[in-house]
Parts: sequence; C-alpha cells; structure tokens
Amino acid sequence: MEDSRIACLVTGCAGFIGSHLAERLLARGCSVIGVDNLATGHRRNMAAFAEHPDFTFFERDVCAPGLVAKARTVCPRLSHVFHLAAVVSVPYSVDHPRHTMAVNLDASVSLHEAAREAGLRAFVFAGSAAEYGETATVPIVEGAAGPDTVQQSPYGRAKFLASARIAASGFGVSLRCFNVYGPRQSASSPYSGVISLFMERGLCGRPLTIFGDGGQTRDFVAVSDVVEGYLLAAGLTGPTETPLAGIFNVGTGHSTSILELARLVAKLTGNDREPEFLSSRQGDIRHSVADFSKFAAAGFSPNLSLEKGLAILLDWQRLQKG
Ligand code: UD2
Repeated sequence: MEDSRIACLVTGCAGFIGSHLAERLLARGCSVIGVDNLATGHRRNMAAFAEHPDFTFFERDVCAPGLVAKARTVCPRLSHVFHLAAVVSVPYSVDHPRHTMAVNLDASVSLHEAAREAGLRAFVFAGSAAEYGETATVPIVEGAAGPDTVQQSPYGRAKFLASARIAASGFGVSLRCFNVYGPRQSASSPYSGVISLFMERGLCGRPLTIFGDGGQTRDFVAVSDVVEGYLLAAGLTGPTETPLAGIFNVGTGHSTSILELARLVAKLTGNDREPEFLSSRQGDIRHSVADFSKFAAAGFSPNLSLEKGLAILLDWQRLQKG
C-alpha cells in the first residue's frame, strides 16, 4: 500500500517515543491522528509536526471510549493503530495501581478490541522490558515473562497483561522496548532515564550521580531505531510488509555498565568532575539486556551506536539550552 493512502492513529503522540513516531509517519506520507491527554506528554514535543496538513490532534484521554470510531470520523480509511499512551512513571504506578491498571491494561485491551472489530490492518502496542521482573536471566528472551512472573510494579504488571492479551488474540504486536533514549526524553524528573539525567548534569558541570557501584548494566536503544521497529512491526517496512503478531524484544543486544556510560557522557560533555556514588536504588535490576533475535529475524536491525546516539542527544540538549 502506498504510504499516502495509510492513515494511522498514534496514542501518546506528545510523548517521547510517540512524537518521534508521528513525525516519522508524516515524513513517509501517512496521515496521522494523534491523541494525547498531555498529562506527561508536551505540546513542545509536537512542534516539528503540529501544523502538518496530514496531522490531526485530539487532546483526549485514552480511557474515554469510542476512540477508533472518533478517529474514523476524521479519517475513514484508518488502517493502523500505534498505542503508546500510558501511565509511564513506575513510581507513580506503585502509588496509583488502580489508575495504572485502568490506563495501561483496560484502555489498551478496549482499544485493541475496537481495532480488531473495525478490521484494521495493524495494531502495535508499547510493551516494556519491565514485564520481565527481576529474575530473568540475560540476555532476556520473550518467553522469560510468563503467568508466574512477578513484575516489580503495577506498571510492569499491566504492560505484561496487555501484551499477553494481544499475543493470545493473534492480532497485533507488543514491542517490549529496553532502555530507550534520545531527544525529547525528559531530563527534569528524578525518575528520568539515566542517559538524559547524565547528559543534563554533564552539560551543567555537575557531578554525575551513580546509584550503587555502577556495575549494573542496561541495553540502551536509540529512539530512532525504536521508531523503525514500530514501522516494521506494523508492516510498513521490512521484507514482507506484513504486520507482525505476537511479542518482540526491542534492544541492541549490547550491554553497557552505568560506569561506562558515565565515562562516555563525561568525555562527550567535557565534564571533568568525579562521579558521586550514592546508595543503590531500591528494586534496581542488576543486569538487563535484550535477546532480540526474534525481532531481528523479522528484519529489525538497530544501527545507531551508543556513541553516535549520545552525540545526537548532546546536540539536541545543547540546542534546548540555547
Ligand atoms: C527502566 C525504565 C523503567 C522500567 C524499568 C524496568 C527508563 C527511564 N526507565 O528503568 O520505566 O521500565 O526499566 O526494568 O527507561 N542510575 C544511576 N544514576 C542516575 C540515574 C540512574 O546510576 O542518576 C542507574 C539506575 O540505578 C539504574 C540504571 O542507571 O541501575 C538505569 O536507570 P534508568 O532509570 O534509566 O532505567 P531502569 O532500567 O532502572
């Protein structure tokens, strides 16, 4: 199908990953209906495409029923749903488990069912590495999360249950992203990703703070590669151009320790302060790296190295500072 005939619903379009996805879809010639309640998303994330003629924005909560029907009134040829709207803060989910379940599980299941009933071509859900709990052995395969897995937060639990429902239905795909980083990721909350926080501190000449000994490792994947993963999962790119079904890990397979990351960021930002070592964060996973061979077999090939990805982020963070 030509991209100019494709119409996509992107929930969470003012968020970190959702805004990059919406921008990329529009650049390909797709029409995009974006939905966000702006609880954690920001209008500034949509600045690059808000005025695009093929973009329609609804400020709306994803829990409000009738979203697919509403999108179809704007664009009757709606074909693809990318569902990224969510309660995104793990600590918030611990304090507000019911709200988290309502948004991350119930609303996701309803939207998925509506997409299926409407006969849409593809449904792509933002799963998470948080679905794996803390006991999974690395590299982590998709099968490592099962009914008995104890997730560390309502956030992880809700994502797991939604992914499982989607996988069992045979329609749609859940992408379990590992540690995504890149421009537009917030650096202002204490729960922001370590890369944004390090970069921000590095640029301000403040010491980087390392929780524990810094030997914990993560699989950092650039948002641009993640967006390509979403397109592939929806059948918009890839060898067969058929939407995928099931659950797929999205990572790079490379593990980087927090100490290594601190060194890279310090060098890149020219920050010569010694890092500050603080006590370990409660519930912190020691090692997390994706086995993404299942997604690779479907055509996924992340191509941005951490060094290059950090350089892109640095340029962006500098630009924000003016
Ligand atoms: C990620 C997700 C989280 C959840 C979790 C599930 C992000 C931002 N968070 O948490 O939502 O899905 O995975 O496993 O993607 N660290 C420092 N200094 C800092 C900040 C962090 O040492 O200033 C450490 C932190 O203790 C951890 C590592 O860096 O060991 C990564 O922290 P993170 O918050 O970026 O991501 P993570 O994997 O804990």
